[in-house]
Amino acid sequence: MSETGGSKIRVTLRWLQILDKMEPFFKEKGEFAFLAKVSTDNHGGQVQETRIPRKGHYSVSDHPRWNRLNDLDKVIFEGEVTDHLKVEIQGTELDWLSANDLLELYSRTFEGPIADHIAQFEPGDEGSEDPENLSNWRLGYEIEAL
Ligand SMILES: [Ca+2]
Ligand SMILES: [Ca+2]
Ligand SMILES: [Ca+2]
Repeated sequence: MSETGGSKIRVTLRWLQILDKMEPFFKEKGEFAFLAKVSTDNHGGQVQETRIPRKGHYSVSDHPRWNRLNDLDKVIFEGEVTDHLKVEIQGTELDWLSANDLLELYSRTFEGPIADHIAQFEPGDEGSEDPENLSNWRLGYEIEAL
């Protein structure tokens, strides 16, 4: 596979939304932390991992009025990519008296010229099986060319 002509790109997590706080009904909010792992096989391979937030957690309810974290704008990857990029984000709801609860794993692989994938990724723009619309959370992010 030729890997000439790579492009420098940036992947930025813009927002996320919790659909299930994963707590008993009497508890208003869950404690969430996310681990983004973005990788490419190109140029000898690279993996970048980012914890969001860097320390601690976000307290988020699943009430439709309060369940969205807007303006996150967390850079989760910056690097040279030709034709392979994998975006994985694992959300965890932290519990102290029992095992943590895991949100559904987000995983999407982009193949073919990366220029074809420079876009915003949002739920609800790819029909009923939209990858950004998971069973218990949703996300929006952007792949930009630098
Ligand atoms: Ca829980
Ligand atoms: Ca908890
Ligand atoms: Ca989408």
